[in-house]
Amino acid sequence: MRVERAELHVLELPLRFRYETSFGVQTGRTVPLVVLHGDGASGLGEGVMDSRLPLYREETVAGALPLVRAMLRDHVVGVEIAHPADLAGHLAHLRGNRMAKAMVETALWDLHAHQLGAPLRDVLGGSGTSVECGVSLGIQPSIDATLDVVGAHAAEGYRRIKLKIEPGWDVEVIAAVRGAFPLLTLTADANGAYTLDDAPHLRRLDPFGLDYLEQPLAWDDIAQHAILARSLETPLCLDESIVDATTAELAAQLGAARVVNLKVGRVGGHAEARRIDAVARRAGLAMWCGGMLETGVGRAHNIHLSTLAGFTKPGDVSSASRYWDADVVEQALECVDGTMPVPEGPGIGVTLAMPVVERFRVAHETF
Ligand code: OSB
Ligand code: MG
Repeated sequence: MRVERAELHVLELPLRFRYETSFGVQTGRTVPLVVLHGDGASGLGEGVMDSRLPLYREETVAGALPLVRAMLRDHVVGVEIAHPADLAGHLAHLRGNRMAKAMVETALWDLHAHQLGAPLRDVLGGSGTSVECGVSLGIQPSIDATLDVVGAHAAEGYRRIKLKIEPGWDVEVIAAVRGAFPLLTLTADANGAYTLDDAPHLRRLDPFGLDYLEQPLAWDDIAQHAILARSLETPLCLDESIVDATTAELAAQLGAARVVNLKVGRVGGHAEARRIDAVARRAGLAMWCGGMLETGVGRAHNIHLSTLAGFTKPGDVSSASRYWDADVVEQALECVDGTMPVPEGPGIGVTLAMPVVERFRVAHETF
């Protein structure tokens, strides 16, 4: 396949909610979108790097854009690429920067699927017409507010509710939610806010039957998670520290995680995501698809990816209308009874809503 032309849009999108985690508060996102054109078709990709400061992992939009431009110019536009799974190899000499690479790589998969006239699900090797949805709820101003927001999302049918925690906002809030919702599938995500010294404190979460505790220790650590896992009953899930199939394999072998949160941006694209899917199935890791507050572009990629066999738990793939007054795609991506329909039609099955793109766009470049 050959990309004839590429476009880069950068949008400033206000979120419908204030999203607080242990690493900070988000009220909007700076969203880079790439559009690849070739053979009368086009493909879409979204960048999920941090909008301003590197608070989740180390990539930011400002850091990514020069690299994205270089990748498009030197390795994508006008270059013959046999298959989207080959792009990562062409970019392997550029170290790290997986979110920047994923933005371009996922667009190439969408373009490829469009050229085949098939849903991305089928091209990736997935199956099914819907995926199971959970929801990730930020730190709330009070326990009462938390009970309200949990109740509202449970009533909507979400199959798992994840609460953000941090030191000072953990055992009490989890105890209150578990007390009010004894049967809810409940998880907690600390985004790396604890240290091994907190192990005795984190053990106090064990009685509440969390399905898993996500990334309690540092974003770049695996070994200490293996040590922590030995002293907790609650299974550990790794998010930030799984960056490829090798780290997933290592986490399984060390016993650092029984569950993996897979985000296609964090691991550099769909090709690596499929390798991790294979590792998870072979190593008996449970897995689910994480979210990065995506627009409809990234959300549609997540939905198609979630149809692979290794995705055994509900993902952070909730309704787009929770996040945006007006999404940047024309199709509504909404959960029904806790499941998200897979957008049918070629590729990821969504098209840009150009009036919305133009309204929120702060930059537009063509390559
Ligand atoms: O840790 O999973 C995370 C959002 C931004 C950065 C990190 C995380 C998250 C979420 C939100 O949990 C998931 C979503 O609703 O998209
Ligand atoms: Mg997480």
